[in-house]
Amino acid sequence: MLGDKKVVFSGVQPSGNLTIGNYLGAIKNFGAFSEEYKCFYCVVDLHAITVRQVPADLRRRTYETLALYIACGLDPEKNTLFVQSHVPAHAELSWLLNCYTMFGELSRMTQFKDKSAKHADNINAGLFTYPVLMAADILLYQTDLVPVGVDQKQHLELARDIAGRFNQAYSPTFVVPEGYIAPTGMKIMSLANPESKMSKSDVNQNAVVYILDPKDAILKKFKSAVTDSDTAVRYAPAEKPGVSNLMTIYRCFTGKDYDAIEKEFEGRGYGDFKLACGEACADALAPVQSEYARLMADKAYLEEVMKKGAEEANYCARKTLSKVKKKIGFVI
Ligand code: ATP
Ligand code: LTN
Repeated sequence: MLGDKKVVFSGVQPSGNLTIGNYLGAIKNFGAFSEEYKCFYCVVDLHAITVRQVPADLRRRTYETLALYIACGLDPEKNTLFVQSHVPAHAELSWLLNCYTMFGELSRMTQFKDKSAKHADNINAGLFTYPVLMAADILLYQTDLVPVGVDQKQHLELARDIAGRFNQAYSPTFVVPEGYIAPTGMKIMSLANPESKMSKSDVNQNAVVYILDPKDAILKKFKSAVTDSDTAVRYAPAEKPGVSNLMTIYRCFTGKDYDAIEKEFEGRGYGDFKLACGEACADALAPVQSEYARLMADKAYLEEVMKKGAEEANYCARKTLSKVKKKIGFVI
């Protein structure tokens, strides 16, 4: 709780161009909490360097991610929008929590296993302790609710375990956070390989629809999406993963349910359906794109937002951090 409000925290890495997976699974849902909760939305640049980043790209993407937060409807007056590295308490608490996290726990994280397979030449310690930094992000703000895509569920469970363990060892210090997995977005899969997550770091550009893709690129990507040799638009994730994924995307952008979608495309081929998906996606993203362009032309404004956000975040984070240090027994 902060004042009389419960707290929401979430983060997105500035590690690539944001996808409709990031949008539907995460950012689009963030705005709904702004009235009822005290919300912190962070650009997690410390997390991004667990894989190698080109410095100029990282810097640009940090602005871009912040601009997208705002363009997707997060009003900086109603939400605290900030950059993780502007609040030193994140790195500091992360070290402390490392000492309350077990090697075995981190070894079980599926994201670590996936990413170390993908970046076999750079399996650094940061990649391994990534979830501890994420726990620090969340716990610093006494967060009640964490909206994330389903892929982050395991990390969230770990954050809860770490909080519980620390509270048990000393006395109640951290709120044990709950996850909020968006009922609509869930997990958006790659258009080229519907068995794997749509991910902004995918090398296959056709597999991923970016929030900032122009309409013709969006239509083209949906047109080339992998489906199956059947012709029916029917929701059956195990049997028809490609079509089901497209149906989820279509559902998210139009608000229609699976039954209605099946009826709408009964007797029509995949071609029509894919075109409708592309149109719905492009139409929904158009206002986000124009607002984004306006914001990116005003760096000074974005810097003002970052600065104000960092001040607010620093204030809350320091409070928790000093509480933690006292409990551990540091001289402060
Ligand atoms: P990377 O490819 O660099 O690992 P990512 O695309 O997974 O990145 P993150 O910045 O790690 O993106 O995630 C930001 C948020 O978007 C998280 O809440 C995550 O759960 C959500 N998210 C990412 N990809 C998807 C997806 N395909 N479907 C639903 N939600 C997603
Ligand atoms: N690991 C998250 C990004 C993230 C995050 C957080 C999400 C970092 N810190 C705190 C929620 C709360 C991801 O989406 N890959």
